[in-house]
Amino acid sequence: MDQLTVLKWYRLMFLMRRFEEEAARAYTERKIGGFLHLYIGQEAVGTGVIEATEKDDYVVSAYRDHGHYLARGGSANAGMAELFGKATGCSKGRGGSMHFFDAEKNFLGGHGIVGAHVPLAAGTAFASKYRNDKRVTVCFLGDGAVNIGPFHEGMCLASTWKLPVVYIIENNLYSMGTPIWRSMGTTEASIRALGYPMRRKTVEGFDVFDCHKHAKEAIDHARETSEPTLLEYKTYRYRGHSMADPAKYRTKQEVKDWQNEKDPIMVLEQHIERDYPELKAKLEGLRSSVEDEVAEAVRFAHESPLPDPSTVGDYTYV
Ligand SMILES: Cc1ncc(C[n+]2csc(CCOP(=O)(O)OP(=O)(O)O)c2C)c(N)n1
Ligand SMILES: [Mg+2]
Repeated sequence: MDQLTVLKWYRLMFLMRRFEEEAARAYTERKIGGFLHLYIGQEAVGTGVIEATEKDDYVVSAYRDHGHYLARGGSANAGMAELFGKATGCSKGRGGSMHFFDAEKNFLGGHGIVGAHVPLAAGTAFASKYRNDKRVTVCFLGDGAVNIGPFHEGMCLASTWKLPVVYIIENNLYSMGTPIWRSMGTTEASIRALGYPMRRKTVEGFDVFDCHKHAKEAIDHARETSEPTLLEYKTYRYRGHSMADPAKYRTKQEVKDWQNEKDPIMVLEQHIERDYPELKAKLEGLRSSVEDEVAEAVRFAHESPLPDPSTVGDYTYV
């Protein structure tokens, strides 16, 4: 990997993390309302996967979407303002945490209903195939989503019509408080693809280089052959399901063990130490520029106006 890319990925992963740590703080200060689901711990997946897409490709996410939005090139200012419910937010303050959108970046949400976006991604992939525009759709979902009807509708459409879509399961081992082994009898969510004529793979989601390699392979394959893949990354979230979750279903030690052994930012730092020692001196400067960017985003969100009540009917189908 070239050095600029390594630095870009490091900066992005650090931005995802610091953006959300500051969002969590703002939430406890009651500057953010509604739900707030944090992506912290899963940064290598969003970075590696989205960095393997082209600008024209579509990216569709579920409600744990802040990291995906930032990886897609969404601005920290517009993201933070969205969390604060401000008119300058990426969804004009109407969506909040679960509904980040950026049409210009082909970032098509941010969806709160578990699994409901899976057939939507089949829809954009169908459009691409119909137009023969060579775009690929990448759709993120949680391990919990594989047990719900629309997931199977999406797999059925994608495999039957051979659609250029890569479904990314971020298997963080829990759906809210339910561990995957309890709902599936296995920890491998991608076995759900066995009922469909499609490719599937389960890989580790802690090393951004590996994450990128597997995603690139699946995305290239979709672009060349118009065939779908179900690609599962094993990952882990450090925070509760949402800010409202005290996470009593797991021990503090379990979380610490993942952080100590597989933290994606730490893993990347170890990589840099080993393979790119000349870059080490640049990391401090990157971290400090991220601190400035996040502080500016919080200031921007705080000072931005709320949506004008007279516009309440805008962007609404009636
Ligand atoms: C159809 C539907 N059922 C239930 C919920 C409530 N709910 C929100 S998140 C969630 C768990 C999903 O877990 P997973 O897919 O593993 O994603 P993660 O939160 O781990 O990223 C549930 C049950 C919902 N939003 N939609
Ligand atoms: Mg999960």
